[in-house]
Amino acid sequence: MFNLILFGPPGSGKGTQSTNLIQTYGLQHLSTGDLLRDEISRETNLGLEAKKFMDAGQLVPDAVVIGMIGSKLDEHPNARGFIFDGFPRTTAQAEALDNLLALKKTNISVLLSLEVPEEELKQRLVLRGEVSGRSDDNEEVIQKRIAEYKAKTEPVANYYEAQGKLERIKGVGTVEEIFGLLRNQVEKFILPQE
Ligand code: B4P
Repeated sequence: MFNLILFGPPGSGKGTQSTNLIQTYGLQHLSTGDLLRDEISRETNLGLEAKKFMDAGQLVPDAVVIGMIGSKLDEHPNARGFIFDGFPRTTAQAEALDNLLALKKTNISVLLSLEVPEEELKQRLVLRGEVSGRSDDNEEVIQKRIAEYKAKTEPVANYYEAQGKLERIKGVGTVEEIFGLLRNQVEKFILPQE
């Protein structure tokens, strides 16, 4: 199995690039942001709870997110591999993911980290906020999300660097240019699906 973590700050293009990668390599997409927004739109208890954290620019508690990922992994026992998009976002989530994958006799192959300067992130998210209707895409919340990323999520890159699995990717340029850089890394492990 090929298991990829697509990593980076809010607005770095994880969701955008995941779409391309899934189509090209036939991987299963697991985006905790999408899963949480789905819970919110269905007004489940989990969604209502998560919305409070997301609208404040904070991370949703680890236990909630880890539980969600565990059940999603079980839904796809025959997947060629997974793209983890926006997960793990804390070291506790990374440890939990390693344990879940070990139970399935597999592990993370590589973490690709999209590197984008802060000013560019803010511009992209403000722009997205104008069309997305996402309540967390406004300037005040964006600033908090970036601060939360620096404090709690950046250490996840060090966690996988210690395992020799971190690759830094320049995340500025056209979507196609960045996809090309990601492909070069992915194809060290797997080829496009026929
Ligand atoms: P996410 O849904 O993961 O979203 P994101 O960080 O905002 O964005 P992403 O990096 O995917 O950017 P995108 O491609 O869309 O998280 C939302 C919230 O959910 C978090 O703040 C947190 O509260 C909660 N959450 C999620 N996972 C969690 C977890 N594991 N633990 C705890 N809490 C969790 O790109 C952004 C914009 O840039 C788009 O408009 C796109 O069109 C544009 N763009 C992309 N590539 C570009 C390029 N090359 N050039 C110019 N613009 C580009």
